[in-house]
Amino acid sequence: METSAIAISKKEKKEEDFLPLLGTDYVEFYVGNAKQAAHYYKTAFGFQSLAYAGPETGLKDRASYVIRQNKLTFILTTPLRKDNEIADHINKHGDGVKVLALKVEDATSAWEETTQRGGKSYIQPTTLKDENGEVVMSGIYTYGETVHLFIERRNYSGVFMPGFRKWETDYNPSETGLLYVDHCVGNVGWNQMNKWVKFYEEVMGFRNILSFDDKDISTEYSALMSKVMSNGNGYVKFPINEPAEGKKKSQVEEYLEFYNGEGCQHIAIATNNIIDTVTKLKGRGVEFLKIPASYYATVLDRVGHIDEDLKPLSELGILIDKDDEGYLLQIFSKPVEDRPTLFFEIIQRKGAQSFGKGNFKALFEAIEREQAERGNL
Ligand code: TYF
Ligand code: FE
Repeated sequence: METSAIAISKKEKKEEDFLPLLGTDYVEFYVGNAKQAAHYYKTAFGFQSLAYAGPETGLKDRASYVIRQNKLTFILTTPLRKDNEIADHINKHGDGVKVLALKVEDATSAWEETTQRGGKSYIQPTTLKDENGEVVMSGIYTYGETVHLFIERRNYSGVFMPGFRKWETDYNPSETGLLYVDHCVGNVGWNQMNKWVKFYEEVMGFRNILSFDDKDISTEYSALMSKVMSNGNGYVKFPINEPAEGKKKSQVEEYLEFYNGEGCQHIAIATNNIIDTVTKLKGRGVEFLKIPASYYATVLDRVGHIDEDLKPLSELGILIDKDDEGYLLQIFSKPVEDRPTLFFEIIQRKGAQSFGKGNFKALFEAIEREQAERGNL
């Protein structure tokens, strides 16, 4: 009897751990001009030059710049020719997120476990080698043309990955305190949210930890529904938004129209000092949504005591929310392209593990003012 109980608990453990994730490895953007995009992320956000691949390293069809700040790694990739998968991607979507790469201990098992559960393969397990060691990579599709790569770094000691060389430059703007990816949000089509919730549950072993319906999110302002998916250890969180019928055009609909389909809507980046980080980002030209002064007249009645002075928070437009475990501070950039597609969130968690539901009204009204200015409301 004992043995079968142990056998069952082992099986359960194996079931819940079929895709152990160590966190986000990197985010890759397909862009129209990677040289300029890398310069923007270095100058405005304080990323450091890390690695490069392109014609000089033997690639004929693309150039990629790898930049890093603490545990946050971005790759900016651009096509060099027109008959090219990257060129097709930017022709359809504009600049956007192609790859959300996840760190794993076993990229072969990650691919086998997920494709066996119905995940559509993007790349079979592939071993990349150079004199600094090996990296194994595999991947599956998620919403739209976005993919998840599984990255297994076998004590790789090179600068980034086989195929990349160190990016040497004298231009190294200082950092802004960005630390790591807190969560990445996907916008999906009408009535598609539950399909993608099921995908993250069944194919990737994630759980739905929070849900927001149109009643939470729509009254006067544009409507959407959202479900937050988390992996077992909580290192990887993917909220999924779908548009909902409202009085006005949903911000999710506007995204879907300009992105020509489903894709990554925002990447939330953690900081330990949001006042300092946002002050630096603003000083370097990053634009954030504006929050009316009236928000700050009542916010402390809602959230209670906070360690920070309200004055700098209100001057910068930083939002505050709380839950049972603590509070959080967050702010949202304007879209970082001419299309109203991808934007960034900067977040400082002080205990709270939620997503700022108490700020949705103020946030969505701010987004709507921008939508209206674009003539898309
Ligand atoms: O990630 C979240 O859930 C929060 C709130 O269009 C949010 O950042 C949700 C939808 C949206 C913008 C922010
Ligand atoms: Fe967010």
